[in-house]
Amino acid sequence: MAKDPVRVLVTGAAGQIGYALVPMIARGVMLGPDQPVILHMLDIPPAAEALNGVKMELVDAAFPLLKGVVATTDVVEACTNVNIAVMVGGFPRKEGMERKDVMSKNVSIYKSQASALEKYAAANCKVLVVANPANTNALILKEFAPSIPEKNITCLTRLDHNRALGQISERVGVQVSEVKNVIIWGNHSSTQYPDVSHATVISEGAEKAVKSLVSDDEWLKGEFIKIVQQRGAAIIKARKLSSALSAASSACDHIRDWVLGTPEGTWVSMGVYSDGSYNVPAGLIYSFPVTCRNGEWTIVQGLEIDEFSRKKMDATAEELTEEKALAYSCLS
Ligand code: NAX
Repeated sequence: MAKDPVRVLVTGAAGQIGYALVPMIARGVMLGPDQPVILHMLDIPPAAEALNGVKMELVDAAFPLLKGVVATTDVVEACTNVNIAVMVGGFPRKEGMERKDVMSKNVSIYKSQASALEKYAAANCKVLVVANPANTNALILKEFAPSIPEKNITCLTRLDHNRALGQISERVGVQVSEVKNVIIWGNHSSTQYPDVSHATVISEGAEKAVKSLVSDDEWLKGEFIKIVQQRGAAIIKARKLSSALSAASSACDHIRDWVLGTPEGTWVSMGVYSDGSYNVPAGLIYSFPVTCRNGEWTIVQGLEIDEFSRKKMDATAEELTEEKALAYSCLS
């Protein structure tokens, strides 16, 4: 029997990530090849015409799984009955703007969109925040949508996770699908800590530690971390535009694994509400290694943390604590 369609909201849908993301969702990349979807696309009035153009292209692409498209600048219409919300819309930092001004714009966007989701989204709606500052936008959304369970509000660090897998696969000379269990700890920013202490590669049928295969601690603790942290800037330099296809693809990975589950023995990185695991301050949205089953994520417990990792994990937590304080100061 055909499944009922799932309603997926994409905010900022007229932007460049939106343009890459909506066809992936309509093709089943996010929720599977047998899951019909209805797309809800939200953008702001200046982008209304462009948004309508995206809707026209979705119609023209004749996606068999796409059972409807709502393209709107009305946040209530956009949020009504959605099961999944991918929050890509936000206010970008423009030249000469202070950090606090950008934060203040995003706090007010996420506060009002949180209220709309709280009132109008389907029960148990799952939320993924992509727009920067992603962790703190997600935290604000959580604060202003108190009836949405905190476990349902997450932010995207899967792109960073996938970037780390890609770098290891290139360095070791194996397929990316043979690398697993890297970790992104902390903030989706340049203080994030890409950690390969527990990562492995399938090589000649056996699982081997990335550390021993790479056998260059200096590279793993230095250049590797920097490359992953700075990858977004490198893409901007090369493309004159920020990452879009990889961000869209990673957003699909994030939701797919959350809804359909992570493969046995594999974890992924998600920005989730900290419960104090690994001595990360509770009350931050912090990226952890998680496994997913039955639509719920669980932080992987018991991983050994050495002194080097501890320092990096604390530094990114500190940045998030500062961001949180800045965001709250914008509310008063
Ligand atoms: P674009 O500027 O191309 O698109 C953003 C879209 O959001 C625009 O169409 C804009 O009109 C819309 N928008 C602005 N305010 C809105 C509001 N209040 N409600 C609904 N829509 C609104 O940016 P794009 O390259 O698509 O990037 C989108 C966001 O993703 C940015 O904040 C960016 O920094 C962030 N990123 C996050 C990543 C992550 O891994 N977490 C990686 C990629 C990306 O940099």
